[in-house]
Amino acid sequence: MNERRMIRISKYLSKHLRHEPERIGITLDEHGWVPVDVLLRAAADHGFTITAAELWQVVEANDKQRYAIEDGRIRASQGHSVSVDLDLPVLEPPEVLYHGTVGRFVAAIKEEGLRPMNRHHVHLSPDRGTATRVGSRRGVPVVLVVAAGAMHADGHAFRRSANGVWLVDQVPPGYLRFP
Ligand code: HQG
Repeated sequence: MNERRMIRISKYLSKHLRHEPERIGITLDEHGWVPVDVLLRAAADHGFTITAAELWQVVEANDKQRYAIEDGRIRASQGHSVSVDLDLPVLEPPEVLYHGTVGRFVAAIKEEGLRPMNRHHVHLSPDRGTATRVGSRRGVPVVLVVAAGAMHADGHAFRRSANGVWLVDQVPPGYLRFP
């Protein structure tokens, strides 16, 4: 399978496993899972045929391990806008985490802290390089340093998705360091 086809399938999965399952008539369970055969049939019925082998390849080779397959079911590991409970345990985070954003959001973030916006959580990266890539999606990246250890000590619950993204409900401005 070529790179373009992989990306096309990955974007299709993201759209329907994170944001708009109803668009192809599938229902995610409370933890975000849908049976693989149900997904493939629904996709084919809606004009986008993916083979089971292609699906496996996309899940396995995905640059960010965005999807997980378990017991014949698939889900997105993070990034949902639809309401799902990923059922991830609360963990102690590293002392610092990073958030990649862009300059035009900085004034608002200084004011209100990081908010989940259209997603369910604020996404934090374990290292600067990853945060830089996240910010670059929108323009010249600005990397904020998050005092995750202090937040944890103050009772904020951190979780980590299957693909290593740290998730938290919000980051108040007092825990952020701006460049
Ligand atoms: C910003 C991708 C104004 C925030 C990435 C970000 C990530 C505020 C944008 C994952 C704000 C939300 C998530 C505030 C936050 N005022 N702007 N108070 N608080 N923002 O896409 O973190 O490829 O929902 O800085 O790699 O950019 O989809 O979040 O710029 O892991 O797997 O509002 O998406 O992964 O944008 O990205 P997003 P994100 P995938």
